[in-house]
Amino acid sequence: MAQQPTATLDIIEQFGPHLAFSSGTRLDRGVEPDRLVKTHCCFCGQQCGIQLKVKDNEVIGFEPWEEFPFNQGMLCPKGVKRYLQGSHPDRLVSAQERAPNAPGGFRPIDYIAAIRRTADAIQKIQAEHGNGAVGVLSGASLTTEKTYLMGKFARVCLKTPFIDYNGRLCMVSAGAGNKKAFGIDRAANPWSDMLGADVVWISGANVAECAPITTNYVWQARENGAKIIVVDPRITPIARTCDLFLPVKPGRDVALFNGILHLMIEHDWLDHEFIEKHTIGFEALAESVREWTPARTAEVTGIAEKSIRQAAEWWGQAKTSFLTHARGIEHHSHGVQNVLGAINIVLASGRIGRENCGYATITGQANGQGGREHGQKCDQLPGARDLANPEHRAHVAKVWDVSPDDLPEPGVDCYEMFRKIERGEIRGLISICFNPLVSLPDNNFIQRMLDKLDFYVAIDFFLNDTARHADIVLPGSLQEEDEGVVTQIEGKVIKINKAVDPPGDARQDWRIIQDIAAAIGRTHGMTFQNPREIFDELRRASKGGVADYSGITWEKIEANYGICWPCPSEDHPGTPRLFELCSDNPIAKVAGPFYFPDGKARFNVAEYTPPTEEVDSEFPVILTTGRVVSQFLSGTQTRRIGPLVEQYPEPRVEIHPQLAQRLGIKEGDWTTVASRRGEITVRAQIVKTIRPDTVFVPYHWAGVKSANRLTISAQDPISKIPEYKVCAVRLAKATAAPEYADQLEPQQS
Ligand SMILES: Nc1nc2c(c(=O)[nH]1)N[C@H]1C(S)=C(S)[C@@H](COP(=O)(O)OP(=O)(O)OC[C@H]3O[C@@H](n4cnc5c(=O)[nH]c(N)nc54)[C@H](O)[C@@H]3O)O[C@H]1N2
Ligand SMILES: Nc1nc2c(c(=O)[nH]1)N[C@H]1C(S)=C(S)[C@@H](COP(=O)(O)OP(=O)(O)OC[C@H]3O[C@@H](n4cnc5c(=O)[nH]c(N)nc54)[C@H](O)[C@@H]3O)O[C@H]1N2
Ligand code: SF4
Ligand SMILES: [Mo]
Repeated sequence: MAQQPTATLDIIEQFGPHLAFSSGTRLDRGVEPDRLVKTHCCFCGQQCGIQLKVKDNEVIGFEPWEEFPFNQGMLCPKGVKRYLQGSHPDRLVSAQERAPNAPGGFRPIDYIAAIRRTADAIQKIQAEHGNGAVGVLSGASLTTEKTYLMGKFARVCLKTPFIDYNGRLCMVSAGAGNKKAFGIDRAANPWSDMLGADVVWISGANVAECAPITTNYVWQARENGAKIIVVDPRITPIARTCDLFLPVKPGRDVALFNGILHLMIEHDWLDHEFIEKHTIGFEALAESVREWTPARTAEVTGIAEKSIRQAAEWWGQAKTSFLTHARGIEHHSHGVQNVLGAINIVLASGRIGRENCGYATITGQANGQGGREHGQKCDQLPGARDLANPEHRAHVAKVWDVSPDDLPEPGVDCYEMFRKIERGEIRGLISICFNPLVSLPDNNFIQRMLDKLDFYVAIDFFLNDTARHADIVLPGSLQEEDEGVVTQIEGKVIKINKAVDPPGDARQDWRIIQDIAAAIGRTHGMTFQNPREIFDELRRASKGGVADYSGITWEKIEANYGICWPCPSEDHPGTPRLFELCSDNPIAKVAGPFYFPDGKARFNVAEYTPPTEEVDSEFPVILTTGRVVSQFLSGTQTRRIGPLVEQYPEPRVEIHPQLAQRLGIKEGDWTTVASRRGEITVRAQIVKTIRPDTVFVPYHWAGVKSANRLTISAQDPISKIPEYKVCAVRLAKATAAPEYADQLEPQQS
């Protein structure tokens, strides 16, 4: 048996009740809370249950919530420290307006005056250039009620087609692949199905750092005898405890999946009955993978033929299995093809829709699931309906009390919105819960576009890096300052409970949006008194859609630790496992487990194409980007939490010793990483855990430390996800330390 990895152990050791009393909490200084509020972590899609300790309208610490089934009291380092945000000195407690001569470039402004300036600017731009000249960027860390409101705000109030969200950078390749194959976009199984699997297959997911609680499920499966297969260009902490590691060359996963299917067909490791009864399209797929012999697969993927054969044998012969993937296979210009490749080997095995037989993408953001269901996507209406579908438009228009003809047509993805700014088509921008200057690829372009706007308003609780380019910043709410629902990694709708009121002039996000609507004189459907009213309308709007929430109530959620959608009536228990063969799902017009009219799943030919930018003599090394355990996304939140900054204070570039030696770079050397789009200088971290042809930089920092200065804006043609996981770079020892080297103390917490 492999040793448990130290890095993972560090994480696991931080789990547990004793942590409630660990360093830094006010409780340590003897302050007793007034009350405990059961709610969830504000960060990743696992949505661990947590109890916040509240004293005098301040969150002062936390207690584990051991009864919550998913995490049973365990938390990762971010969940442990999240409560430090509310009292942070940078917390926005008033509206701000740009004032070049003021310290920091902004000065406080009366909230009502800020709303008035915003409304005047929107009205002026729309009067001069049309409704579509104002765009909206929204986010999947918001509660589902807010995401629903944002979609309605854009279509009904602003009457603009141009709204999209930061899940475009995250969940859309998985979503598009799942919709094509299954007709529905949700994890198919509860995580407990992992525990009885013979094989757990993990592709492109740094489980221990990015979905830390899932580590426990994988390890329990392993204790129960499962074989763990990990596919990643880096030996991540979870890979250090796996049974088979496949060090794929970035951008080649679809070739691997096709090669595995080739061997499954050759050895007849197929579930013929399942394929016959419940799927269509197998013959065409089988034909397409004939060329993916083990030798060719090995050549393209960079994985040894022996390992490919071993993986196929374990996968092919398993009786039960769970396949999961995350952004490692999805952040590609052929991300959807990678996902389809993964689904093909699941469907061919027939191991789905049953106990211990599962498939799931690992959701990223807090509400990465709920945030992609109810209409903040550019082509979507609530209930995961399609904006282009006349029946779907008619249903939602009725709930919204507007004519279907008044609903705009589908808009464009969030990166394309920046290209529209370049062409002068979008001139005003409203952003909430999104930090595109850090998180979008090739972000020198994003910065120029922000400065080109006639008017930009950002809604956030911190002055994030993008908001620094705004004309007005409106002080929004932290997760613990509002209530509503989110949908976690398994498709379970759970309840976020309010612990404290927003401080000063800060407002709950849904109030701010409705204040803007009122100030531009378009209040139709924008007069909700509280999130519960929004949720009740959302239930009606989603009724009969794929993501049917109509039978879910807040009370039912609280009584059951969450309810999985679809849940079409109040007496329906919800659907923890999709595709059960006995399922009578409302979409299938004939009996069948999948969400198409014929009830059958689709095999899709998954085409291999190389990444958009291949290495060459000028830029000879592959750059891939991602995360570290102690930082979260664009870092707006976690770069302000001292104990997390101390764990990983600045970006580093991971380099294999062979490559480092060739380049004359040593551990800790300042190293310049340059691509065709820009360069950054960061310290080198020499590690044996990465392919020698690849380097890795985490992306949680802004400006001169931003990995997205290097990345390419190539996108998947179907999902429009950016290709964050592959571009070509060159590296050299820096001629001088960067300017930021002087200010490297951990930030204040
Ligand atoms: N600590 C922490 N946790 C987080 C987040 C965070 O910012 N910090 N963010 C949350 C969000 S929004 C998301 S989306 C998830 C992301 O969770 P993950 O997808 O697990 O994280 P990433 O680091 O983006 O990438 C995962 C892995 O993909 C590998 N990889 C790179 N290229 C390829 C490739 O071509 N093929 C394969 N097979 N693997 C490849 C990388 O080496 C990396 O180990 O994490 C969530 N949890
Ligand atoms: N190079 C590279 N780039 C990447 C990735 C990668 O792997 N590599 N990953 C991509 C992925 S998967 C993702 S998800 C994106 C994320 O990219 P972003 O969405 O830009 O990142 P966040 O840090 O979540 O930014 C959200 C902002 O919303 C604010 N916020 C959070 N909650 C709330 C709320 O409830 N209300 C309000 N008003 N504001 C709130 C935060 O303070 C923060 O400023 O980054 C993408 N970018
Ligand atoms: S960041 Fe994710 S794993 Fe960590 S405590 Fe929060 S929800 Fe749980
Ligand atoms: Mo994400």
